[in-house]
Amino acid sequence: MGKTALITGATSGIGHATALRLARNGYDVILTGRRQDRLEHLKGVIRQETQAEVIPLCFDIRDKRAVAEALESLEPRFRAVDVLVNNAGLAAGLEHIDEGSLEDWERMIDTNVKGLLYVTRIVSGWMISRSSGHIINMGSVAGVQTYENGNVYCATKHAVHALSEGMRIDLLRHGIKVSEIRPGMVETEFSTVRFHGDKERADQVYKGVTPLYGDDIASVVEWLVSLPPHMNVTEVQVMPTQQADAFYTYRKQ
Ligand code: NDP
Ligand code: 8X3
Repeated sequence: MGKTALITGATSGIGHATALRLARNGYDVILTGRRQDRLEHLKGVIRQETQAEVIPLCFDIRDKRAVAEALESLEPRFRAVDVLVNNAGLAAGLEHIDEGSLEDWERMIDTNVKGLLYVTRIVSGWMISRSSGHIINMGSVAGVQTYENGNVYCATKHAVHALSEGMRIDLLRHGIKVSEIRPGMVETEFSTVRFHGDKERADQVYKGVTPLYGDDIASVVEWLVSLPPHMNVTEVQVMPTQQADAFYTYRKQ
């Protein structure tokens, strides 16, 4: 029987590239996100190129009822999820703690932490019933370092880091792998979303740097899921060559 991967946030960036990579590797893929047109378009691309079954599920991950309804609508054979990529997430705003917007903070906490938990609560149960599975959480270098103005985004990614450790411990006896990927700068829609649609400001983030691209991180997911059953890479930090960590970036003039 073929394998199945569920990728949250597959409409853009890292999740989109991961869905393509896994489908090309023979996985049936369940794709989630809020933009139905993007989900349908990606389904078309995958169906044209591969034999993979593609199930688009359109919902807002912040809405626990919508998450449950969407996941429970899956036919039993698609609940046999082998790989869950908890990728949906965002940064909103970049301000000092006394100036940040409460709305931005709630969006980040509700998406990056609570949304990830809503999906994991259901899918980990399915994995436990089969004593098998691999959960890959998209953390960030911001999950282990905190930079000026990053406050709440960094806090959510620190939470993803702690949850990855906690999940790995709790799921140990069920034979379920948990890995955390911590990327540095990846050029996706991330910065445009962070700056509320200001593309010019977003482009400045990558000025003088060759950043990572979504497919670079997808290649790491591909590698993680290719490892033999007895081997788990618990954490991978992946940076552009020009970025040492959250603080040091070498920009060419
Ligand atoms: P993108 O903005 O390109 O993609 C984000 C994805 O998350 C989209 O598919 C979006 O789908 C989905 N998403 C966001 N909010 C919601 C929501 N409320 N409900 C459902 N889906 C949602 O960014 P990236 O690909 O860069 O980001 C993916 C992950 O990687 C995030 O967790 C991010 O924190 C992390 N990351 C990114 C880095 C970077 O530099 N780009 C570096 C380190 C980590 P839709 O809008 O259709 O709902
Ligand atoms: C995204 C990377 O450095 O903007 O998680 O926080 S950073």
